[in-house]
Amino acid sequence: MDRSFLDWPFFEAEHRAAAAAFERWAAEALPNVLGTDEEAERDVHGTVRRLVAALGRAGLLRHAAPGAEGPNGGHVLRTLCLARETFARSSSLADFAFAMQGLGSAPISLYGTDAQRRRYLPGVCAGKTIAAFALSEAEAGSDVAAMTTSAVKCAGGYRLDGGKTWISNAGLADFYVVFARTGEGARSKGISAFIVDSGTPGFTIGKNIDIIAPHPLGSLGFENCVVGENQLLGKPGEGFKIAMATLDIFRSTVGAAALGFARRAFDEAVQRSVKRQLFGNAMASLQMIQEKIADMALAIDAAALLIYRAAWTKDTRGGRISREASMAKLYATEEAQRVIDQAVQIFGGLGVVRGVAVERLYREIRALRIYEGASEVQKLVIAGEVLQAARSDPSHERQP
Ligand code: COS
Repeated sequence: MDRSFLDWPFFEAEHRAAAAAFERWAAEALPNVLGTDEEAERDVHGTVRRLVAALGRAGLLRHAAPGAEGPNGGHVLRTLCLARETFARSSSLADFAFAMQGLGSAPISLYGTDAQRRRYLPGVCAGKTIAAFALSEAEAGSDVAAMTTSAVKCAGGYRLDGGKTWISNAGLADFYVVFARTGEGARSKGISAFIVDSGTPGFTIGKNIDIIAPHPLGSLGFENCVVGENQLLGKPGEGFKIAMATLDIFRSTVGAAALGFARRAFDEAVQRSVKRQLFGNAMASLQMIQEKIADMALAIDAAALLIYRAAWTKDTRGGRISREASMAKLYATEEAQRVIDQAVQIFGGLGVVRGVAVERLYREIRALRIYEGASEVQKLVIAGEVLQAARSDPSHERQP
């Protein structure tokens, strides 16, 4: 694998050391935790539970749920991205287990009170408590401000009613950060965030949703589900901002996971093209194969540049990185899909046989172009940021 990117000026010694620790774990510990691909896919809940525990024991979840005060809720985005791309190269479920501990707990790292942080973050970091992020609804995915799950103030706290779907770790998580309409204002101005413990009366889990690359995924129901006032995250009406600030961190890491898939597919394809004989020579001697290899290498490096530019910007400048994060997620996921498709092509018939790495990657990459903001949403965010900057540029007024 090409590791030359670790010499890029985005990284310092601490990031390179973390990358080495992730690689060691993926090479030495992960195969025993995972079993075969088939076993892992047959029992995704059990596999993710084992992975979370193993990542916690190895001390690696401190990067996903730092639990420390500080800018960005203690998250170091460069390290988060390195973790996801490294784990994704070996196993999408290892990447998923790691990432969801981060996504599900980041709202607490970013906006939680001291008491909330003390109650939830140590367990997440140790791999003993599993976290989930519950934002989407059947009629509110890309247009998330259209959500209708409600939270009404009542004696003892808030009463939640409604439903969520496409929730990763549904049925497995110990707590869920749930976004619900509290009505302080219209659309995005009237949403709040709550921490809901599994087992809270009135909170139910729907059937697991079976997707082409399975992971724990399902829907949630709320009926007269009362949570204490101390379970409110941030201030009433701040929920949309909490969700977007969390996605600002995690969208670049989705790009990093896609990059890990792409790197794996690329390595598999290059090896294959060198070893496979075709028309009396190595397949790699054919110019049409060389063109594919060049396109794949370029896409991988360009995606990595966008991802680590976003991560470096967040780590060193703080604040919002919506434009950089959306560019990284959009480009890396779309290009990874193309890279993996080319790898399947280089493998020929073998590329669509179950159990072959590129076939698995072909299924695994697809969802990343949809979740945490579909590619079309990322384009809306990028265009919105560009146009807003243009409108607030005083030189804009002076133009003829
Ligand atoms: N950090 C803090 N605040 C943010 C923010 C961020 N990253 N992004 C937006 N906001 C704020 C905006 O500044 C705006 O506040 P003001 O009105 O005070 O300026 C408010 O949030 C609403 O923003 P906007 O007007 O852009 O909201 P829209 O309803 O138009 O939604 C999109 C815009 C489409 C970008 C949003 O709905 C989205 O990201 N959808 C995809 C959701 C998603 O990723 N779902 C997957 C769930 S996880 S699998």
